[in-house]
Amino acid sequence: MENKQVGFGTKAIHAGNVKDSVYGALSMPIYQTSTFFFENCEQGGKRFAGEEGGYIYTRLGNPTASVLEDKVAALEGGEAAAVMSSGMGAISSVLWSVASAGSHIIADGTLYGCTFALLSHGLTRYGVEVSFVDTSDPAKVKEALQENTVAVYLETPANPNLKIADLAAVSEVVHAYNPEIKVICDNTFATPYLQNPLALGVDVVVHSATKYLNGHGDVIAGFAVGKKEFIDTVKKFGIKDMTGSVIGPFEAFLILRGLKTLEIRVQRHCENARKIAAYLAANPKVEKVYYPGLESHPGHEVAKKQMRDFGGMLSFEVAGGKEAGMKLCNSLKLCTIAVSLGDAETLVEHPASMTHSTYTAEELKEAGIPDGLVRMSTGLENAEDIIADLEQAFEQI
Ligand code: LCS
Repeated sequence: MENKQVGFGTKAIHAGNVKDSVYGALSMPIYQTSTFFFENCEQGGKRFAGEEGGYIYTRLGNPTASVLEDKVAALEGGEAAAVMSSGMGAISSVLWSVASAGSHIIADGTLYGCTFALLSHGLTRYGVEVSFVDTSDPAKVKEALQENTVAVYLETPANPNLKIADLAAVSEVVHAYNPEIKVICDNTFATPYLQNPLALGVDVVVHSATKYLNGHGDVIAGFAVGKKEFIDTVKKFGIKDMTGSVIGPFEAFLILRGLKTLEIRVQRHCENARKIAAYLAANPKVEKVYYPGLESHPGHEVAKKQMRDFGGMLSFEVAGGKEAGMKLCNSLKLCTIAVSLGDAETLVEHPASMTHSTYTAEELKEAGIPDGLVRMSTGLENAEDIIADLEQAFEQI
């Protein structure tokens, strides 16, 4: 695609595409192959030495995955992207590429449960020091910086309480201290349609593509996006040698298909979440709603500044605590009790016992994740139907 000034929806459909000169296929074919033949041994040697382009072996690259990587790099405004077989694969491939024994990472305490586990008792087993600080306050990040700090890791909006960090402010304090430190942002909840962390000073964006990017609840995948030099390290060391987190060509194809509708899907998710958040905020049986689009949300102003809209995720506490929250979920008929998010179906879950069960009770409290919190990934159904389902479920408690 020649014109870089085109809109997001156009980019999602056209960026990175390569013309199939053999058969003229409109959609990118699935190159379902583990390996690629060489014309002769010399050619194989040159490819391994990086002296000649072309594919070798799918763990090192695959045409279907390459088109997807170029597209996601374009959507995030990054030089390059690496696609991986899960969001956790992406996060660990990135962290293994920046950290080694003796290095220090700063992370927010509010993260997806397995990311928190990786940082709190995964990397620390191998001599990496991790400090958990409140990244919604750039001064706290500044205080925690050390000579051996290699990365600052955050999610915004964060899973599951939609906590917001000011990406420009955090990047500024970190890079003023040491421009080599990588500021890493998990952009899963926002998607590149709503937020572009790289444009705000962040060095590396990671994604669970399992969620909105694919959008159809049928793929596990992840991405890292950033400067080409760093992404090359993630590919040649993080993935190739450390995690082996390689996407299958079929999964890459499904994400390419999902991305074609990312813009219109996210618009609908945002519209539905806004209506549901307003309904919940006005409901006397609800104690508190966590949605960055509400003025009552502590991160509202920052979210307004750095996001195009407020996303499709929200959480809430039901009056009566955990028991009432569970009863509500169990009474829903249209909405489904399931983890994951960003799918066409509205999903509800209980973070303390599900996605965030990797936290101790004390850690949950510190991270601002109440025991009674219910998380909702608003789907693409009609908002009135989701609200009617909530209404009948509230009548049961
Ligand atoms: N980052 C965020 C913000 C996530 O929410 C998840 C998964 C991951 C990374 C990991 O991605 P995966 O390896 O699963 O592709 N979040 C989930 C959740 O909230 N429910 O189920 C999975």
